[in-house]
Amino acid sequence: MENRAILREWFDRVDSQRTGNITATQLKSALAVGNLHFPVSVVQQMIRMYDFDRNGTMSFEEFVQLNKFLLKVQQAFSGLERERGYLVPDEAYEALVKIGFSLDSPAFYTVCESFDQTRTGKLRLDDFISLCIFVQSARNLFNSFDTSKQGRVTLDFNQFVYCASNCRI
Ligand SMILES: [Ca+2]
Repeated sequence: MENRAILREWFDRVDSQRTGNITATQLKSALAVGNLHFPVSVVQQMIRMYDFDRNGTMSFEEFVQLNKFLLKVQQAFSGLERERGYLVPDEAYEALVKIGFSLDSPAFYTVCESFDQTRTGKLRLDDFISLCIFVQSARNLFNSFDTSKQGRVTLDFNQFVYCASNCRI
């Protein structure tokens, strides 16, 4: 879905009431039509990541940005899944690096395990997207605290709780 006109058509179909915005519930069912199944919490997180006007829903322009991210994730996934429909953890690691996230082993395996919905060591596209949404949200949040860009932050307990609850999926 690179084409803006196609995106517009898709958006308008989802926004059946023509409000100019789509809600988490609408986005969730629209993605499910494309055989991508996400818990509503993940869809809410997708919206939060690109909800530039902070109204809790997704405008067309916000959706275009989300779609760019999803496309990048999907391409990294497709490049490694070898038509099996899933990635094993090592491949997911490689795909994450392609997207621009390189985590160390403990962080990666912990995050990988928590998004392996079927507990089989196989991440399907929707699992992998959820994982990427989480890592991107964590990155955004981290950057908002790492104002001097040192790659390191100090948090007090309240800030830690704030971060943990913002990233929870
Ligand atoms: Ca919005």
